[in-house]
Amino acid sequence: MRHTFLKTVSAVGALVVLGAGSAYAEKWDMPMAYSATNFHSATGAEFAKCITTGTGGEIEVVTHPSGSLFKGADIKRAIQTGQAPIGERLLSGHQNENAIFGIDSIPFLATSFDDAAKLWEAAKPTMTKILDDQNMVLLYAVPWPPQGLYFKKEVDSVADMKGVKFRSYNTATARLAELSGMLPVSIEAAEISQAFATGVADSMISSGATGYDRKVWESLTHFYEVDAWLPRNYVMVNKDAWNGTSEANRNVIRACAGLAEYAGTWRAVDYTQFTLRGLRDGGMEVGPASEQLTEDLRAIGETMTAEWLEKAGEEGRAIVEAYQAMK
Ligand code: PCA
Repeated sequence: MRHTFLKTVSAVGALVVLGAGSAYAEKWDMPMAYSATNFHSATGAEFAKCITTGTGGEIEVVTHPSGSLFKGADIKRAIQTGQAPIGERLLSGHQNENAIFGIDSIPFLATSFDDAAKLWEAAKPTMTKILDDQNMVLLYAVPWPPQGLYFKKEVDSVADMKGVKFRSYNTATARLAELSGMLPVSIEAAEISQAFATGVADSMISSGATGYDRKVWESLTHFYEVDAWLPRNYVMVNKDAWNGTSEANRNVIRACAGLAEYAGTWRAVDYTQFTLRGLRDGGMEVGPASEQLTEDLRAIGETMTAEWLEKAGEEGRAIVEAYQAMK
């Protein structure tokens, strides 16, 4: 209902613009899933401005953070079907559709920003092709800071995690919960503060950034710097919208995308320590996992890696090998 209404509004807008004589001015709504203050959303807002300026206003990109236009889980479909021309989504959110999308959520495969960049370089051609087959053009991708574990109590081993309600954000996080005896419940980042406050969940794996953005110290007490993986958000554009704009505009968009990937990655690096300090200032205990917990998680990681390789087949194995050759 709401989307039909928005479509009608944009169609009317387009007619008004055409009537006014600037034949090529277009408004591109850009749905994003995370809060406006999050660094991905800040990067997206700069990217939008870059396109609007660079195309001389022929394309005006308007970002809609916090899942306000489409919820995270609906963004890819919205772009694929042309309900929105451009948008951002967590890449591994689609790993139940194709295991390759989960390449950046394999425990302990790439645990630093440098390694995550190499893994992305190895995966990008395959990812571009998969999205192309789905009527989309991959523009840029920016990592989240390393993923650690949040709890409401001290946890020194996987045994301590048994029966805990765990907020998951993709299939890998749900599987991690299962393998460690926890109870996974899927909740979007935009809704976690409430989920923790009401006891729907008491733990999660995520970055310091998301814990900081959602002020989780109001409900949770411990953050363990596990550095399990660095998942990515990516920005995609509908192929018909892409082909429908001029080559000059496509060049501007590509240049803005390159800048956004670079700047967004720096924001992620910068935000890592800043947000961990923020969690501490909020009263949380922040530190490395115990030896036992680290060892237990490594074992779970091995199981998950084997499961992923099995699902992702030859294509997946080839990416992992290309990545390992770069290290
Ligand atoms: N924050 C997102 C995904 C990874 C991250 O660090 C989330 O928790 O939903």
